[in-house]
Amino acid sequence: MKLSRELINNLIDVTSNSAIACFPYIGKNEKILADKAATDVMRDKLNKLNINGEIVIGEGELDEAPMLYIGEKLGNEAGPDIDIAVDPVEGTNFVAKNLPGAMTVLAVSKKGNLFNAPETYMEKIAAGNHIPKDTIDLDFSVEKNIKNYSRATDKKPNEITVCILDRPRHKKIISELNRLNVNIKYISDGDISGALLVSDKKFGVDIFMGTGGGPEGVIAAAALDNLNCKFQGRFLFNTNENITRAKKMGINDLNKKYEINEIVKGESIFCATGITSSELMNGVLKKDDRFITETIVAYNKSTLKLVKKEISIT
Ligand code: VTB
Repeated sequence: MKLSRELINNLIDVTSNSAIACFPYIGKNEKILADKAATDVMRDKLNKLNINGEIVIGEGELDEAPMLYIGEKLGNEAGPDIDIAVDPVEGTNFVAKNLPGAMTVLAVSKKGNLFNAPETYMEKIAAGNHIPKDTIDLDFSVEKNIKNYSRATDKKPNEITVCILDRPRHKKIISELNRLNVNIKYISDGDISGALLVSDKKFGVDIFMGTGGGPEGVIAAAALDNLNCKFQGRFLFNTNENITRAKKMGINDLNKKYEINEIVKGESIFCATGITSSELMNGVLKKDDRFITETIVAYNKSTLKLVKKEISIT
């Protein structure tokens, strides 16, 4: 079975409508309402598709979240068996404050091919498709990664830009990058977008590194795999609760470094619609009787596509 063109178009429709559902909440300081609006629409739209889908990455587990929980079945069962990873609002702070970078995201694969990520942190490293395999690695020091990248690309450290979440936990990495004279692009949230910035030279980011959400790591890996980029991730289990949950999910080696093809196997589709604008795409725009959306789509080992859509206001 191939993931069909029809499915891709339907998924673009799903994320576009979810992003539109957030539109009334942009800049309204209502994170929870924005998330609920996007989630409700996403769920409703996915349920109408000809798929036999199951959420493997969602808004938590059944007891924590009423919607799009891990294990929830979606679709009318008249289609392929697929795994679905969703992040109805990546960057709820951005929507709340009307800041750039909020988007509604999903990734799908055939059943069993997307890693069921626990709700823990993940150490991540990503780079573009222009460097040889083994240039960067989670097990290398910051210095070794930069030196290797510098050698592979013929760029001096001061011509290299690393994107990283601005968090106190990254103090050591950041001081190393400063010592090496590497440029830093700090992001306040939204590390799926951060990781995606390595996919095209026009975004000016060479390497993405640091620790962010595990579920976001899996979704980013699906996109980067389709774009032939490099990605590795390692979950961090730092509470007893996390460890118990990991074991329940079948993860025995808690320190395992995952290669991109262990996180996403075979074919997948990634799509993300802008709620507010970013380097990747424009946010939802209201014009007369229509909404205009922009969605980035990655599938079939190709480049990132930008799809514009006009949806009538009903
Ligand atoms: C990231 C980012 C999210 O959480 O995963 C980050 O992609 C990690 O968590 O947009 P901390 O905020 O605890 O560092 C977000 O920023 C918010 O979910």
